[in-house]
Amino acid sequence: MDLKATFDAIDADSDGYVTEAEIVAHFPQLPAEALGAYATGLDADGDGRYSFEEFSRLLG
Ligand SMILES: [Ca+2]
Ligand SMILES: [Ca+2]
Repeated sequence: MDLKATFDAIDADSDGYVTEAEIVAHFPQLPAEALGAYATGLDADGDGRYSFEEFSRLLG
């Protein structure tokens, strides 16, 4: 699977960052607890959104 293509698919507004809201919209079946677990420590620069680099760590 092409990780960048997945990232772009989740990045609904194509601003180059994935937010939790965009993740929830893309994976409506994903439990909030699972998202919280993923998000813990993932947002390396603490700006409240995930760059492709941060996202790569999530799925890579
Ligand atoms: Ca976005
Ligand atoms: Ca970030």
